[in-house]
Amino acid sequence: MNYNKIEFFAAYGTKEQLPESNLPEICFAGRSNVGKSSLINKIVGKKALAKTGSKPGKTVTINFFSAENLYLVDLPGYGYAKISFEEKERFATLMEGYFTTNRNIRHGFALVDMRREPTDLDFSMFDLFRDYNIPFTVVLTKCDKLNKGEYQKNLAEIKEMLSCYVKADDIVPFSATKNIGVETIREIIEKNC
Ligand SMILES: Nc1nc2c(ncn2[C@@H]2O[C@H](COP(=O)(O)OP(=O)(O)O)[C@@H](O)[C@H]2O)c(=O)[nH]1
Ligand SMILES: [Mg+2]
Repeated sequence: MNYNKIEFFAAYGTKEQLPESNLPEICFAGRSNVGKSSLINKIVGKKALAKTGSKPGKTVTINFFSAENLYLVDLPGYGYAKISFEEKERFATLMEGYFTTNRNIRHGFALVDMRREPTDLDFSMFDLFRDYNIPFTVVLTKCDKLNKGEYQKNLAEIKEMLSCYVKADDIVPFSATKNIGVETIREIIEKNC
């Protein structure tokens, strides 16, 4: 996949705004601050395509990035406690809208911080992928922050916890700072578009 021509395409805040599906889409989901923007930037080899470290939860939008022959879709980060009830409702409606508007969603990446146990919200995200029959990979982010012992322990525990959702091979440790898992994710995208 050639990401040289990748660019920000549009941000959508309501399901009515979502464009018709004309290209395959690969989507990325995870709680605020999990490292989603950093991962997207790393995969495409651009430092600041997706904004990183920006205040979480301030806008709920689905961001599309267009590459040669597919869209990378940055789903809104969830789990940010301080957003209002209305924003939470909007989040749910938008996500539901994204998954129900008859799109060509080829693959999902569900990001979880490798230092923490997946939360109920993460499980709700896995449920969405499963309910809409979208094959997905779980990406364990910030794996550079664990020492060898913690890494092995957390990996084994998370694989066990998620065994009814994904095969062990579909759980990929990742680090944007140490370049771990980048090629694996690129290959998965390649295979699915
Ligand atoms: N150590 C480390 N920090 C990371 C990694 N990925 C993201 N971060 C940091 O985590 C914070 C949130 O990252 P961001 O990509 O903006 O998360 P997003 O809210 O999910 O898009 C930023 O301060 C990043 O620098 C990683 O792989 N390793
Ligand atoms: Mg982000």
